[in-house]
Amino acid sequence: DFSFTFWEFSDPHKGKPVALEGDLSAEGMRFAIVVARWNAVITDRLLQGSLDALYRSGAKRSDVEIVRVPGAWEIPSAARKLAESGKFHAIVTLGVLLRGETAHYEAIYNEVSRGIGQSQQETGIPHAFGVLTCETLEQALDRAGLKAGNKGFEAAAAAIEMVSIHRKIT
Ligand code: DLZ
Repeated sequence: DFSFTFWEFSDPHKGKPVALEGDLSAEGMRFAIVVARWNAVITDRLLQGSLDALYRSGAKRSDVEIVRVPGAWEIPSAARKLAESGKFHAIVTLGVLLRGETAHYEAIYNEVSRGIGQSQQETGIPHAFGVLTCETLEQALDRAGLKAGNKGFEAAAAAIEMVSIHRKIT
């Protein structure tokens, strides 16, 4: 029987690994959602997914602030300002970059992801990454509530989990 894995043999916790994990309760947490207006047909759906995740996890309506920015390019600076305000436990970023219509697609995407990541590192506030990069509109729709779930929901769930993890790491 080879069902034992190397992990089990080498496990210092004798089969009971101690893992720190976040909860999915958003009670008492405050969130800012930065959502791009560009490709709003899709980003509105991502926003609905994020709100669904936050509210159904116990966040109060009054503890969620939505900030609309023109396009994905503007997300990092708004996210940074919100993170620095000290008013929020986490930031959720939502946008859609469509390769077909975006000149210098890679350059924009790289800068947006770098900026959001940098804001997260430098402020210490979790930033969930919900900026989709898609080849086609159909692919984007699939990720905004059709075939491939709703990435806005997933991003908000990740934000809740990270706030919980940050609270547990003492
Ligand atoms: C200009 C532009 C283009 C071509 N494509 C997109 C896109 O696919 N997704 C998106 O969120 N924003 C796009 N934008 C707008 C830029 O993000 C930005 O808002 C403008 O260049 C103004 O700074």
